[in-house]
Amino acid sequence: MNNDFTFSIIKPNAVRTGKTGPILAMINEGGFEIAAMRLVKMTLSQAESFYMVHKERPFFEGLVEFMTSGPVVVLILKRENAVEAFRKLIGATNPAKAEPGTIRKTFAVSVQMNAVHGSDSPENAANEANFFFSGIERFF
Ligand code: IDP
Ligand code: MG
Repeated sequence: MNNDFTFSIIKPNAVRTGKTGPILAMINEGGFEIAAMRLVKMTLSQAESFYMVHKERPFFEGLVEFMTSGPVVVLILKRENAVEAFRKLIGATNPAKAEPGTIRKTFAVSVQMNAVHGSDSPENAANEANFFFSGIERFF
């Protein structure tokens, strides 16, 4: 996958409170096309595996518990310079530090429950997309 694509998750707090539609609207308004989309509920071992890079961090256990607390929407998004542009659209990890108008500033309720995930590099975007989607589910 090149930098025309990124991978995102609408996190359980946002799905649970009916923010899926408003977040998808912001994603589209940000110039992203939806290239793949599915609603899934991760098992503990799937969430641990997805967040493996953070396994030594103090927030790891709470994070996997939160990410398995309900369904999430997983997405592959298409846009020029997708990874960087999407990180800008979602804002800082800590919503208190996120710019006004970003998805996290608008919908996050805490650092942990920060509404959306966005890949941090094209390599990770490809790996994360492959974790959730098979070839036949991709419209690009
Ligand atoms: P990112 O999502 O902005 O890339 P990461 O550092 O990769 O941020 O952290 C992954 C996720 O772990 C965050 O989106 C957030 O949900 C959670 N997280 C990160 N730092 C903390 C923390 O200090 N306390 C609680 N949860 C955290
Ligand atoms: Mg990250």
